[in-house]
Amino acid sequence: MGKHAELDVGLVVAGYGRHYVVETPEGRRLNCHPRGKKSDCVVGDRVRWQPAGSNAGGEGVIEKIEPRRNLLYRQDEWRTKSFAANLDQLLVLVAAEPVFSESQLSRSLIAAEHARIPACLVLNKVDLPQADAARARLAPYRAMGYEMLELALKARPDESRERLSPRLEGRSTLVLGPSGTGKSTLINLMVPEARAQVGEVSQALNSGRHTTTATQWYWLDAERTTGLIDSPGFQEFGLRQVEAAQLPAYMPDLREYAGQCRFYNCTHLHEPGCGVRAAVEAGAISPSRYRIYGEIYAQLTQPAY
Ligand SMILES: Nc1nc2c(ncn2[C@@H]2O[C@H](COP(=O)(O)OP(=O)(O)O)[C@@H](O)[C@H]2O)c(=O)[nH]1
Ligand SMILES: [Mg+2]
Ligand SMILES: [Zn+2]
Repeated sequence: MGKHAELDVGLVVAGYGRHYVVETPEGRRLNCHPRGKKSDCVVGDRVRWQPAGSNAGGEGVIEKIEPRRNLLYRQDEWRTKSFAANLDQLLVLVAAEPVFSESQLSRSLIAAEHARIPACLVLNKVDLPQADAARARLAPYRAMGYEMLELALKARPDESRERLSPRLEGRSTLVLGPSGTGKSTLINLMVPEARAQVGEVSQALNSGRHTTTATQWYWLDAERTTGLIDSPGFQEFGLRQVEAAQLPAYMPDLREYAGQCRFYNCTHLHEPGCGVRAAVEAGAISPSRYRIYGEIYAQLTQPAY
């Protein structure tokens, strides 16, 4: 047994700077600080904690982070930004409007593949006339095996909830997507007492002011078996954690043809007898996906400094 085995366990349900809100197995939420200077907890972490000082006062110290099943993060030359840990799946939200960036979408999916987290696509606002164009742009993703849910979270809430519920039940799901796609609408629809849960977190953080925490965990059910994690928007999605030569392994459409290249170390950029480029020419890989591959590959092979 480890040194910390006798300590209480908890789930990190929100983080704000060096403050974390840890939820006990009984459902109590308390403000915790990590021991020492490092603060590398993320939402979804299971931690060992103990009351801070002699007078607990509803505060705790995080002594140890339990080993993670997985961790979704992005990484550029300078830093690593974690989204959440111990996820069952990722829900990648795009909408009929605003027009989504296929590059951002692909990057999210590559990070998920790299972290071995299954991803499901959601196309929201299908009530809008722009839905057909969005559907067409998503067709390659569907063809490469991603599941896709079509929703109108605001326009048709009941139907959307019915479609989404079985997908979420009993799992921990991170909701990722650019702003304006309907993430808040989704949380408010699926978590009836979302505001109350945000309130509990603010209270645990002892802030008084209404803090919008960067990332927050919500429970959908009283039994606390279904978790939904709201994440903040992001600008750049760096993929420095991926080795350039491994990139096709995380892109299901390229992966299918990468084994057919003449050279085992083919970069799929200019070599003769390339199975990937043959598939692009034959229309089996979409030109935009091949372009995105080239862009990310170029980034990953650039020296960092
Ligand atoms: N037409 C339409 N608009 C929606 C739908 N769902 C959300 N919206 C709108 O999209 C905008 C952005 O939604 P919001 O949930 O704030 O997105 P977030 O930035 O991802 O949190 C809001 O004005 C919503 O009312 C939908 O199903 N149809
Ligand atoms: Mg929002
Ligand atoms: Zn090749």
